[in-house]
Amino acid sequence: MSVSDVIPDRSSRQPKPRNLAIWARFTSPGRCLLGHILSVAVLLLTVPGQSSAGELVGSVTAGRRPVREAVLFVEALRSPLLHERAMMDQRRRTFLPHVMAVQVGTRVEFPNHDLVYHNVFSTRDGKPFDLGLYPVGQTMEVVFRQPGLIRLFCNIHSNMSAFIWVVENGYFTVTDRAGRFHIPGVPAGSRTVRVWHERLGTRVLTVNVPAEGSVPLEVNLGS
Ligand SMILES: [Cu+2]
Repeated sequence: MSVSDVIPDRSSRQPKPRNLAIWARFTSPGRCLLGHILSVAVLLLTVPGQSSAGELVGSVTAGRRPVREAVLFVEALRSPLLHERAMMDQRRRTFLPHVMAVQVGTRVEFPNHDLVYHNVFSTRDGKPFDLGLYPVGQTMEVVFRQPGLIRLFCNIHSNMSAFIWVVENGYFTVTDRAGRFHIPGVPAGSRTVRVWHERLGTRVLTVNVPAEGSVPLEVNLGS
């Protein structure tokens, strides 16, 4: 019997892991090999895993000023793709939003909702691309398959710029106008959190994420 044999049994009976341990003890045939294997399997099922998760809540400041458009994400974790699509808009000769974070595999749409042609391109870091000149009302798309920082520009308007952080999991966010952020569902354990701002640079923090509840995080990028 392997762990994979046990899992369907668990789902059909739907006990909590703790109940499963008791159930296994009753059904485990003494000290025979099967009993040992079953015990190990039960142990594996009861080890805290992805189901134990906490949230990161807090704010980013520089001195006493709130920092908007800072990106926070958890490193070295993978999770299923949450949102298949995201949008980087172009209006009034500006990219909206100015800073965005997406998960690897996300299809990012670049609609032109302006009154003029734009030519979106990226040359440095991440994925270089050039969407060419395209008119009002048209949408171009890029799927980002490598993690990293994408810097966006427009060939026509040199003052247009934006940033897209492509991250490996769904545990990311961008701070709001008050510098606040909230990342729910982060698997419990010691996690590395990267905080980035286009002018204030990067901080890398180690955070102990609890199995439930939230961990307060105040990040100062000013010093
Ligand atoms: Cu442009």
